[in-house]
Amino acid sequence: MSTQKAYEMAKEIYAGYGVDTEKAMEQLKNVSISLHCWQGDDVIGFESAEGSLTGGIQTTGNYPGKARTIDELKQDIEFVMSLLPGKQKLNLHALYLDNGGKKVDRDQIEPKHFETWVDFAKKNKIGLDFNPSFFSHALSENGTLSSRDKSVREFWIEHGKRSRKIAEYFGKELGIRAVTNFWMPDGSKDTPVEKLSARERMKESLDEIFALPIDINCDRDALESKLFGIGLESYTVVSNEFVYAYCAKNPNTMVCMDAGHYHPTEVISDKISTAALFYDEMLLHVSRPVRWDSDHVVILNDEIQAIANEIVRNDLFGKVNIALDYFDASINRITAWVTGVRATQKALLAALLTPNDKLKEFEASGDYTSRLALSEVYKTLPFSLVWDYFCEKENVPVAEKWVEEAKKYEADVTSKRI
Ligand code: RNT
Ligand code: ZN
Repeated sequence: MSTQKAYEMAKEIYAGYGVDTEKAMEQLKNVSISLHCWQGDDVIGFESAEGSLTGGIQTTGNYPGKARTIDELKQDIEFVMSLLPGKQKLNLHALYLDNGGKKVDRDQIEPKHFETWVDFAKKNKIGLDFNPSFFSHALSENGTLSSRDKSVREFWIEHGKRSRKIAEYFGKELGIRAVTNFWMPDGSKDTPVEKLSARERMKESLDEIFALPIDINCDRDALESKLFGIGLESYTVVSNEFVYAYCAKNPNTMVCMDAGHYHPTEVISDKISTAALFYDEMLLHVSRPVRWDSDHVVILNDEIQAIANEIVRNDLFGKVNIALDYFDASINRITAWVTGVRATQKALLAALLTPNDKLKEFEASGDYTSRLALSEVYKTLPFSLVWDYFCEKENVPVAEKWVEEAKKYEADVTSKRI
């Protein structure tokens, strides 16, 4: 049966439940997902030839074919986007600067080092997001913005300020506002005797960075909390409470919630409604923790569906910025990228196609029996037929066809990178 014919059937079935499939596809088309550049090269970047990853995060695996140059990474990202329906932004880290082969330290970065990325974004008609990089650097080994050493703090404060200027430049050049995410790995392996002063120094450093005036139509800043990192198991300076309190007092900043940054059974889906109530925007790092913050490729599991349901059922598309954050080096990196984006989009589509008004009515009237029973019935409505048709309409490969394309790209391009 053709994708179109199957869709017509699904459309009729959904109409019977009062769901408009055309409207759902239109909404999905306009949701932009921020693609993390760091999936393409295992979070190494292009600062120097011998970059290595620190900061308590880790990629595992040694699959061949990773991008070794900016041009290779650009080529891979363009290919990834050719397999994706809907809208994307590209999320860059400061580590991915184009320094023309000359060393440019983090406190020296300028918009000009990202000009070629802006050209790339213009060519592909996408927006850019940004991240200062507070890891993989000699001066990040004993804390960054919370370091006891004033000169170290100053170095990183300068990095933070310059990062905001770069993001502002992205927004100005592209006419699409950037989001700049601040994640600092500062923390400690064992329990500190005294925890307050590091948080005080962190707060003061952030205050200084955010005091720099920039145009909020071009960039908004986010702060990402974390429970622990490798070698930083007992204490992190920027904890969940730190972020929630900081952002409440500094309304120009927004909370960033990463799915892997909480206790093992704690989920970000449950935090979205609170964040929506107290802040005007938030940033999500959609990831998949497996027993720890392992940054596995996002798949269509219960938590990603719960996140999508929260966004859709509370009508939060205007408040939630969706970014991906995972890095798997054990499988084809392009396939990893596409799998995660498509899973996120599928979850959003499934949420949009659920007869949510009916479920809300059951809940309001106290009919929890129907709420549960019908939720289960709705889960198996034929959303995949709508998804396939959406891909077809967006001119990207339908169903498993994208995997064939990715394999071809591997044979022709990435497998030749030896
Ligand atoms: C680390 C954070 C952070 C990074 C990226 C590279 O635990 O999740 O967001 O993964 O910035
Ligand atoms: Zn993250």
